[in-house]
Amino acid sequence: MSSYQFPDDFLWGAATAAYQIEGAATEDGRKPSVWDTFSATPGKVLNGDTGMTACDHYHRYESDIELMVQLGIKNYRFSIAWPRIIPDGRGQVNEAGIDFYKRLLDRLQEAGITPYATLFHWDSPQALEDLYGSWRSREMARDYADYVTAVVSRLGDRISQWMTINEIFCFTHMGYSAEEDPPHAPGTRVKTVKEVWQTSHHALLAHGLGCQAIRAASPVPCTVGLVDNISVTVPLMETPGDIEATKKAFHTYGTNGGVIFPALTGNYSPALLEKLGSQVPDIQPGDLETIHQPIDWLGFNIYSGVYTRAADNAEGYEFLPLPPGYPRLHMPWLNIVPECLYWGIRHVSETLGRPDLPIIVTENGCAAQDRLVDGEVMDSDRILYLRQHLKAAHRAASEGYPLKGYFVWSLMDNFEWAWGYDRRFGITYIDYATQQRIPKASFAWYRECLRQNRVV
Ligand code: PNW
Repeated sequence: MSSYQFPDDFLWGAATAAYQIEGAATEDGRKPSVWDTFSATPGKVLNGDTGMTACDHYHRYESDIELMVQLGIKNYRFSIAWPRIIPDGRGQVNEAGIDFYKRLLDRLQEAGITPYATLFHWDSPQALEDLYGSWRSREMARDYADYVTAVVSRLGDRISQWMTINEIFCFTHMGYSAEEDPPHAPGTRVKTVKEVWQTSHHALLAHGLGCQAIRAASPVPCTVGLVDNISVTVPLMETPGDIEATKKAFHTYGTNGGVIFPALTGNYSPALLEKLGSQVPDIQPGDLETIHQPIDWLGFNIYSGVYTRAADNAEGYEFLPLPPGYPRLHMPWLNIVPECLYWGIRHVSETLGRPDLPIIVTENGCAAQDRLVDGEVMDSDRILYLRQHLKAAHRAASEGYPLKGYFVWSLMDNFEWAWGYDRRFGITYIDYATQQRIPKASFAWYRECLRQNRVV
């Protein structure tokens, strides 16, 4: 009788990232990241918000773990802040920074929650930006690998699920391209498309060297995943023609050809190389081998998709612009296209020659215009969004695609990058004036889903 039931070993979790929740930006030896500098620059972040205090998680991690226990999750994805661990980006390790994560991990273990750690979620040390332009330089990949070794050799007895880098395409293109609005830190507008792709090429190298560093430094058997925000093409109709068109489009659209293709196949997608032409980044001998490291699973951050259909043109497909009034949540790009979760998983699984590679949805969720009324946040819009996406995820699992888990973004409202605290993605409401945590209606709904192991 049960409907939308997930397999018994399905992983339910929630996700966060260091700069978005920790605060304590100058404590215990931490030095600035590019986001500290960027958000301190007038006009860069909405309302002048910064991550100086954020959710004050650095001091409230124990009660935040209580919140996770209340929610019932057994898996927690968070990120480790490079500028806490190696404040100057390279060189001296700050043991006080390591100690914070030891405290966090010990408490998680007591609570029976498995940690999934992202080693880099966009907070590049400002010192390396000043020294050589951070991701514009190949040196960044080497320094990243040294940082990874420092972390994994010290925390590897407490964590065995690692993710190298969050959303390579997103942070490099939003951080360096003149076409992105609003820009992300460091906000350097490079002159050519090639220079933008060069930064993401360096991040891919960092991913590859990072994989090697994790495996070399880990004192216990561990798994390594790459987290990518794949760009999902969704067939307008589920006909063979439209499905074929979405597959073709998937090779070049957005991030795909430039991140998961090289990471999983050892080559940028041929269609992307052709599209970039003279703007292909410089690729040195051996780079593609370095980037193409064995990984144990793929993490997908999926929020939306683009409707696609077969067309009588040179490409064989066309993307469909959405009409005004199309349902959207509280970000300009948050169009509600729930099938993206199913098609993202299916396309990757069928396109990259790795049909069995486990997939975990490492982020899915939405910003909504939450209102606290009589002590409650009735976010039925978020429940609608999450329910539809989980049903699509369930479809992928039930058709045999290797979907192993789902992490909601996010455990709590937090610093939403260039949008500051104005955009709320949490299933827990944060009253920033008091730092009070107030579980929203979606929190209770999600708790019921994982309690019953199905979409409720
Ligand atoms: C992700 N888009 O970023 C990040 O991993 C999170 O840190 C962030 O808070 C979350 O999604 C919500 O934005 C994205 O333009 C940034 O489609 C931009 C896009 C998608 C994801």
